Amino acid sequence: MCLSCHSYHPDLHYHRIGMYISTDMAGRKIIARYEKNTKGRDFVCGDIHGCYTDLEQALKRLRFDTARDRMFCVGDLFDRGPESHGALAYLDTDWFFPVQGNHEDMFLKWYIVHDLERSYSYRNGSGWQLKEDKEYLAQLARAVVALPLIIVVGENLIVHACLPDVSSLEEIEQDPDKYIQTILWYRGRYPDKIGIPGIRRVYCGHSITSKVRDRNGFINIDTGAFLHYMDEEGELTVVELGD
Ligand SMILES: [Mn+2]
Repeated sequence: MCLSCHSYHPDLHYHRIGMYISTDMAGRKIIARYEKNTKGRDFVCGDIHGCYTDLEQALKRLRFDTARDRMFCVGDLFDRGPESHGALAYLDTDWFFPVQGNHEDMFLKWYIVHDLERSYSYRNGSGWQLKEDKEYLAQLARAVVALPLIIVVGENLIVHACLPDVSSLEEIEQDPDKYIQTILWYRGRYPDKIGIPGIRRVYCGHSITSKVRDRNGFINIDTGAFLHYMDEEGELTVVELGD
């Protein structure tokens, strides 16, 4: 057992450094970079939160071609909605590319330190994982821990809550603990400009908005996919990535 985080998994750890929380594992990617898709289209969708029927409907509507098109996602793949257990099937595909959200972070913390009561509250819409078998949870944890915090596709950047106010991505790669709180949990106004040369748009989720909003290139696409299951207004937003 790890004396620092009490992990029972030799290759999975969850360490708190200063006020920041990070998972730490061999080979974890902070930033994943993709070339523009020359064969098909690239989309990005908002927080899915266990609404995989909604994602399937969007794919149909778009005539999404899994052989050529790609779907990126701002994270929060499970909790709150009705089909949280469906996430792993999508993580197994070669066309779905999410970043980690704060719900992935909470899941990892729960899974790694076996601390459901304190670290993974039912207020956050969890509970589904208690019905899953150990093997499923192990596979899911391994898939989730391998997700990057940031994806860059051409001049587009995808992050869960907000891009920290930095002037290069290397600043984040060199000290992710300093920025992980902003990346996963930030709420509030977006910065006045994108400070990284070559990045024109930042797609974010995490804070629900009634419609897609673009503020100085920070585009919030979390329109509350799970809300219609609670008789409130909301839907899963999917947009095509800008050139
Ligand atoms: Mn979130």
